[in-house]
Amino acid sequence: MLSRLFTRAAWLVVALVSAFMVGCSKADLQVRQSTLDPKGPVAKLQYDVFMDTVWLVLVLFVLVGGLLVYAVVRFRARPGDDVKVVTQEGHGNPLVEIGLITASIGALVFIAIPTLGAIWIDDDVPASAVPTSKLSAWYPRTISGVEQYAATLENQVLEIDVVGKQWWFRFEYPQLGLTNDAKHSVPNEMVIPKGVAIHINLRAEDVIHSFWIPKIAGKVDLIPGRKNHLWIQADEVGHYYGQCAEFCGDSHAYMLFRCEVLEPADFVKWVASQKKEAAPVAENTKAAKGKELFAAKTCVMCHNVSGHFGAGSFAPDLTHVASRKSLAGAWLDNRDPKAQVAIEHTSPLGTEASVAVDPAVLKANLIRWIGSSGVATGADGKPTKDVKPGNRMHFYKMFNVASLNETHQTFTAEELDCLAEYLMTLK
Ligand code: HEC
Ligand SMILES: [Cu+2]
Repeated sequence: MLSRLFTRAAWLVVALVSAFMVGCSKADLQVRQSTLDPKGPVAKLQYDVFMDTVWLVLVLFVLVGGLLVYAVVRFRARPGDDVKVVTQEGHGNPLVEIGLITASIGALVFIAIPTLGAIWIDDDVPASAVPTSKLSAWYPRTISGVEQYAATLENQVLEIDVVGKQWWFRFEYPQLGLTNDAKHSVPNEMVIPKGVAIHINLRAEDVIHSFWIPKIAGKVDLIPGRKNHLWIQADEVGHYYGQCAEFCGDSHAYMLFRCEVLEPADFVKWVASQKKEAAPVAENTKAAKGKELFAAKTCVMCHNVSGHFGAGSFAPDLTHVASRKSLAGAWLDNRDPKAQVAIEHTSPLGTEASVAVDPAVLKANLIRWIGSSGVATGADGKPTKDVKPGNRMHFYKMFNVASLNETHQTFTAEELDCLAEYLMTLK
């Protein structure tokens, strides 16, 4: 009877363990936000500390668990034993006690050394982050208009200011002139060159957020009124997934960002493209109508479009919105979903960089985002639902200001179409 119970329990354990083991393939460790698939020195360092701890704890687990199982089996009550008699407990062998204390201290020291070392290295932005040898590769003089950036950056570490807002990230490159003040900030997608260390300044404009790109580095908090920093480096070109890692309100879970790692030459081209102003819109087109609506529907109050409008600095800069692969805190993906799936099934996810923006998907996302005011009504006659709950674009509806609802938040299908057509010209 008892042995049959044991056999069943053993089978149950085997079944459970195999069920868990199914998840343990190399491909599963490469998922988009995996700290077990480091792609830069900072993430690798953190991974190493983690693994040191895992191995030590595994040894302890086997040792303690093994002794426990041994004691349970070896000293179990047998038929005829007087189970009411409890053996006298007491202090035993001083050698064992002192040994255990020493071993515990040893284990702590074993973990402390790599941990403290890693904290030290993580905090210290390498001074010579841009080796002079790399500078020429980094800023090929053949690309026009680049000389001035190369000159500014000589012997400096590339700095990026990251600003956390409810619920999106803004990236500024002060040395390259890409700042919010200069009307050239970069929302949602941080672009960096491959293979060099980068100094990241972390700031918050409202509440606490946290910066984390699991495969590259993190996580460090962005705290209002406090200057935090970290450094990062990515060693492989790719499209990486970042995430706010500190609860910051309604749409925290939708506060993502992307990190696009480019070859240095492509990075330089990207910088040049970001400095361009929006091109004129052809007259008598839907886009031209959309541009008018952009002013009429108060979008200009919060958004900047360099070359067309220059007022808003509160919300994401839209000058290059159509060139970005994601929208609204990187929550909406503008790339062809089929191409993404195809890549996931053929090669490691790092190569996602090659999946481009799909115009049809981008347009659908723009319409979905702008139309999701909760005041406009959808096809079913019910108020449309917010893509991001409580977001700061559609928050007027909470105050229910009738005049604002009418002018700013109600759109006909045609108006949405024109607005989207206009925004699609902003590459
Ligand atoms: C009250 C200020 C405000 C007004 C007015 C406003 N927006 Fe926004 N908009 C925001 C904020 C804030 C976000 C970021 C929301 C988020 O991601 O959580 C945003 C995001 C967006 C985005 C996504 C940008 C990106 O890169 O992720 C688009 C597109 C956009 N707005 C278009 C419009 C249009 C078109 C109008 C006019 C109909 C408009 N906005 C009016 C504040 C505003
Ligand atoms: Cu958050």
